[in-house]
Amino acid sequence: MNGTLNDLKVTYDQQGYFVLKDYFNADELIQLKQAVLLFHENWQKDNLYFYQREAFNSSLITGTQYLANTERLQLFNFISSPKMSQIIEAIIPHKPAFMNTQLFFNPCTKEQENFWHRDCQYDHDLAGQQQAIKETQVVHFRVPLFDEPGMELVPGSHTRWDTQEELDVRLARKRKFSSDELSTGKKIPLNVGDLLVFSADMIHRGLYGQDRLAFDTLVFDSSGDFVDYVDDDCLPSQQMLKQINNPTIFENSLYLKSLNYHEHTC
Ligand SMILES: O=C(O)CCC(=O)C(=O)O
Repeated sequence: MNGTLNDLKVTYDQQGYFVLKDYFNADELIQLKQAVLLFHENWQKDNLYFYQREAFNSSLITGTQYLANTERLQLFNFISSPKMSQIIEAIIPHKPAFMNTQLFFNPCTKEQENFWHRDCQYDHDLAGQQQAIKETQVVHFRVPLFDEPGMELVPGSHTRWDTQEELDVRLARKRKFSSDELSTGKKIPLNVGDLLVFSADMIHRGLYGQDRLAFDTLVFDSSGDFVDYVDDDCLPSQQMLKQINNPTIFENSLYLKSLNYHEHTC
């Protein structure tokens, strides 16, 4: 890794993203890849119509619906491996908490277009989005399992509002489409072994093509109001926690959930 962990935090805070090229070796990805491929196969069978019509991602990969505990444990141990943990803790120093996992793949239909967005736009109106980018943000840790075109990001947009061009394209208004080119976009091709870290609230889009299958772990600072997005079924059981090398990010989510539970019941 070039530079210190502190440099990475500075880059992330300024740009909203960074890539670590060749960060993982093949051995470190074997179990992750096996578990993800099995999930993807089971998920596709169960969601055939949705997959064939429009899907480009799935989520809840660590849940119990499509994987047995053996594979779930492999995923938990990858997510909390020393290499992942040191980056997660560098970027989110205050009690990082596990939110969810997602898989990004190519849509079945070649004509299906990608689209610029901020993740917060699905929960907030424009005023709410302007507020959201001033507050603590969810961070994606993306691990591509095959070489892929990667992502296109607007550097610095995690803390600033859209230009007129960006807003018109992102909202697909004034004769623009959300898949139009943006003059401020930066393409980030990814290869197996890379780790891409980016803010969920920056302006971004996936780039479809090659054999894209990327595993994203979403993590948030415990001070952020995101615990309602954590699905109980995607967290390790007490028994599994004992078999995870460094369970802190899962324990942080379980702790937040327990506070939430008491708030709602007391
Ligand atoms: O890779 C993609 O298709 C889009 C990724 C994305 O929008 C996200 O991770 O929030």
